[in-house]
Amino acid sequence: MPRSPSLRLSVLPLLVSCLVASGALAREAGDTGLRLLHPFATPTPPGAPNGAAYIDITAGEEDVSLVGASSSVSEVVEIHDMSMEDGVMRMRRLERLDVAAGETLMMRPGGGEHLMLIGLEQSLQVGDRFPITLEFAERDSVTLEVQVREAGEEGQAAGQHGH
Ligand SMILES: [Cu+2]
Repeated sequence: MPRSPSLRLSVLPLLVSCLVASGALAREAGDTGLRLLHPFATPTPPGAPNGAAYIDITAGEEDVSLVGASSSVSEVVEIHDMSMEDGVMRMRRLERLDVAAGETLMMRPGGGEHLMLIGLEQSLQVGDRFPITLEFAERDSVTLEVQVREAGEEGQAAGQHGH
């Protein structure tokens, strides 16, 4: 009896939600080899209106484009790029973030791309966890669990694969 492709597709969303529930940091999302690795956010002081989250996106066999994001912790989540212009750090909103097949985009605090959490419902404290949903142009959205960590801690954790 041939394997039914429709059966496999119907099982995938369940697998993804199980992984989110278990708090796994790495997960396979779909069957193109897309990998969304160690999502984290940095803590915010009380009353801060905005925060930032980071994730590593590895495109598999196909290009992938992040076109939006949302989370329960903030009113809006925007895709941002931060760079130095005339000696001043500036952020700008990106409509989409393209990752070419086989490439990895690593988001890190201190510059470059990040997910801006605008209009925080509460401050983000080390150890907090919250869901974030990433929307892609080519595929279904993926919801991940983000953990709040100190930026310095994260640098070390990033070097330890599989933890
Ligand atoms: Cu930003």
